[in-house]
Amino acid sequence: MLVPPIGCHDEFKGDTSMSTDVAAPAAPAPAPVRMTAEQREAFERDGYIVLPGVLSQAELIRYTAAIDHLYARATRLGEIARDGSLHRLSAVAACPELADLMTHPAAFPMVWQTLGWNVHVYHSHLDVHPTVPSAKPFRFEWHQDGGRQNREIESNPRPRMSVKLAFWLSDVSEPGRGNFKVVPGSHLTNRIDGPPRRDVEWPDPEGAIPVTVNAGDAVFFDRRIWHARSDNHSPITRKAVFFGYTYRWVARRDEAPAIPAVLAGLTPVQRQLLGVLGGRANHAVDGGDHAWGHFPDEVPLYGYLKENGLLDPGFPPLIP
Ligand SMILES: O=C(O)CCC(=O)C(=O)O
Repeated sequence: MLVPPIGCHDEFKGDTSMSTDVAAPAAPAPAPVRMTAEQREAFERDGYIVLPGVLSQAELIRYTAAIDHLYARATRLGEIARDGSLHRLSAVAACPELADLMTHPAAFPMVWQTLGWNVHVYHSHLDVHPTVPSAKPFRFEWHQDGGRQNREIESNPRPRMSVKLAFWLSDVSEPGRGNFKVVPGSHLTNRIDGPPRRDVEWPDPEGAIPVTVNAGDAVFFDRRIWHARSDNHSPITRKAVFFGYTYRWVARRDEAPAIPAVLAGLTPVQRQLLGVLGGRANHAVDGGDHAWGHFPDEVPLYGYLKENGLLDPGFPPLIP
């Protein structure tokens, strides 16, 4: 896809040149990775898996530069939190250069091999966390994703509903670097022991571990796994991008990119994921019966999977 030059969207408002650039001859699309039996078993058992080395060195440099640029701009605009961190929602709207991460061929196939083709990104964020100041107030960060899904759906265990990909742009291969923390296997547990209020000091849940991964690795997790961000006590600024995927019949929280040049540079599957299949947010084809899955042939991810013989008839979410 064609994306704006390094630097996120505010910098190129109104410039449509990138949508008409003469593209270099397209390299053949890499074959999608298949979830191995071992990966599926580990994902079902532990609620997460690590995907090592998803990003090439060139991709790491490109995505890091885009995030650094956004961070520098947010700093100039006074949008950085007091502790120096940046937690920006709607990752692609905020930084269109991240669009290819959302459909990365070494990671995104995990999503459709789990949820099927009728999916979109409902929630995403890019995060920059420098070393924490020494006196940071305590906050119990442990949660399952899904917000009110955890109150309003009565089953035990809760249904999966969504999965998330976390792409790591900084090295969190040692604990203490702002690692993602999880309780392996806790996705099938509706409750964990926690404090009466989030600012009351409380130990990590039993079995909690920091996920230690290298820059360029991704973590694929079930939204139900009890997880938390941890503080970064290292000198390495922690940088990561998270995409949460769910069924198109669940509302999106994210804002879609609104700039025509950005939309024009997206692939059809990316447009599906961002809820702009109709060319703009809240278009009819992104809701109603379309989101319900009644028109599979008009859903780009379905078309792609069909064309490539990837619609496993034995897996219900892939059946039209
Ligand atoms: O930033 C992290 O390590 C955790 C992110 C998180 O809690 C989430 O994506 O729901």
